Amino acid sequence: MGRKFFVGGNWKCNGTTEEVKKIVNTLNDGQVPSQDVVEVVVSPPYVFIPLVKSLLRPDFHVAAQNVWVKKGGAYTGEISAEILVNLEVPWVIIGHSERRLILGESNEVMFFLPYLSFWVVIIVPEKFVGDKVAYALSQGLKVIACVGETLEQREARSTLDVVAAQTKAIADRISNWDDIVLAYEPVWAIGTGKVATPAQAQEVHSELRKWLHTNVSADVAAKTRIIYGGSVNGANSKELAAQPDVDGFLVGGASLKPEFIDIIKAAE
Ligand code: G2H
Repeated sequence: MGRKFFVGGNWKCNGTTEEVKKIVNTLNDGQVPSQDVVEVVVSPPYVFIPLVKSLLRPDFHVAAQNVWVKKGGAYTGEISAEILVNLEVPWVIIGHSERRLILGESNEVMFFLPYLSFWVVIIVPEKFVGDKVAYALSQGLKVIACVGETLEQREARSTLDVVAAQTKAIADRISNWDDIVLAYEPVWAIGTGKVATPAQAQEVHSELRKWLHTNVSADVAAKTRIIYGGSVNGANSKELAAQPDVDGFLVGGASLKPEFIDIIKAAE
């Protein structure tokens, strides 16, 4: 099939200058498969990106953890795609569940408020994950787009409906999938130590690929990398990587530790 293995390290809101230098040193010393076999991207907090870029080995790349939804301007506290491009940041993570659940990003954010005898719909467009993906791609960024269900949704047997709706919100707004990696991250497995079993991950990845085949194209389904995230570590990565539709990982906690090198080696 020729989908190159992809390993992303999502450092989230962690690190001091000294810790960042230590992590980068560990990465730089790591013996890993060549770039022909695995693509490695690390995602520090915004403020550490220039430092990481200046120190990081040239075969690894950086990603931002979020981006503004449209052209930059008077949006205090936000970072635009234009700024990331200017800083030569090639990748961005969009729609991570921590941003969806804690910061209110969604497929579409709509509030229904009663007003007189009507319901008023209030839309918050800057938090549309699909719009963020489309704008980032239009500016030349590559995107790690995250989808995944909560425990309640899994228990209600709506996992596939949820991830399909999240993927559709992106698919409806883009036409070129060359620069997208789709990350399936079940919320119940994130930072909990409760990793999805290889069979659970494979089932959802396979269904997502079928969804792409039916709703986008056979070519996009065959080429798009679908990576797994949620409590991946050095010990469980090999078995997960052996699943036919698991094309890599988005790693949180373990990406701050030396075992990230072992996770990259799961590509072999
Ligand atoms: C999921 C993952 C990285 P962790 O958020 O995106 O984090 O590996 O800590 O579960």
